[in-house]
Amino acid sequence: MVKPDGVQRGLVGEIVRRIEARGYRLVGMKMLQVSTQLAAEHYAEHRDQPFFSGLVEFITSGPVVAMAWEGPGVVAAVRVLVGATDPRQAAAGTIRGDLGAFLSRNLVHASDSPPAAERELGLWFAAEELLDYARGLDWWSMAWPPAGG
Ligand code: 3AN
Repeated sequence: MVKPDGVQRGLVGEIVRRIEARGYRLVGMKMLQVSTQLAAEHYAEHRDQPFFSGLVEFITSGPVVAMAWEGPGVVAAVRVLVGATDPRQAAAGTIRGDLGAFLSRNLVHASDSPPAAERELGLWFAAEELLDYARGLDWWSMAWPPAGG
């Protein structure tokens, strides 16, 4: 998800480009104004953290772009592309390391495990908003390594 700072800074295209160029397949995408309820559900694991209310306030402060990406190893690979939570610690070459500002303005959210991705896709998308299709490109960008890779 491109968070409100990414939308405000005009970085939606750049963020999509990096994941798309890596070869993964975009299967769902929408811009939305997040409700307080959705924000609280999304960040439920941080409910007891002192920064929870700030997180909810920030994610609801303006439009976000939610995306679903598909392909072998996509969850872990997108985390690598995104970089460390704190942009000041994130490696150069990552989205946060190259473009992020500081901890609570780190441009993107990316699911941190396949079960988290399942949960979050259920929160953010209706089943019919996730598309099942193939691209000719997939043979080159996603066919290898084989299953489990
Ligand atoms: P990530 O987004 O890298 O998965 P999480 O899930 O640990 O990081 O944290 C969710 C969000 O909470 C982060 N994107 C960041 O904006 C914010 N956050 C995490 N830790 C802190 C903290 N110590 N202080 C303020 N905000 C934080």
